[in-house]
Amino acid sequence: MATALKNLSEYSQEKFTDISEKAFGIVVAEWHDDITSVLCQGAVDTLLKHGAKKENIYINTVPGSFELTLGAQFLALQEEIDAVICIGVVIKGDTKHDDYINHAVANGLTNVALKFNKPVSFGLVTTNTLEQALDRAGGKHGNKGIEAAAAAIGMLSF
Ligand code: DLZ
Repeated sequence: MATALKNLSEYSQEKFTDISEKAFGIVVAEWHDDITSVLCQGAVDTLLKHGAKKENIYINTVPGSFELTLGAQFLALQEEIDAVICIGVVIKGDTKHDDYINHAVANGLTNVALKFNKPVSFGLVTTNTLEQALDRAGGKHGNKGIEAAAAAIGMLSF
């Protein structure tokens, strides 16, 4: 639990659910795949570390981050999938493509989560530079894939 919430722990269960029988779908964008693969590995390692079984982790790729939403929906509508983790990297360029993609994905994934009543986590790294993205894929700012997997586990424990 986040540090600031620890003082409220008397009100909460503070217990992660057993995920050994839970199934996870991971959707990974192929754009910047040298980085998304590291984020995906972080997510997989986190699920395994918390007790998920390798055979219950389903990894699918989509061409780019814009397609994460439909990929998430394809997985979420499968009854056996308990949570979906979405991974992508969008780096700012000369145009406003990043803005359009990022907002579409944020809104799209929110809609999928609410429509299917399942955790859908947002492992989208949105940065101004390649270096900032690398910093968030096993660099000085951690690995956002780990955080996305942790969020999915956290929501399954709600
Ligand atoms: C077109 C595009 C651009 C310019 N940049 C990125 C990016 O930084 N990260 C990413 O994941 N995808 C990018 N794409 C591809 C779009 O997400 C999408 O795949 C295409 O527009 C086709 O729908």
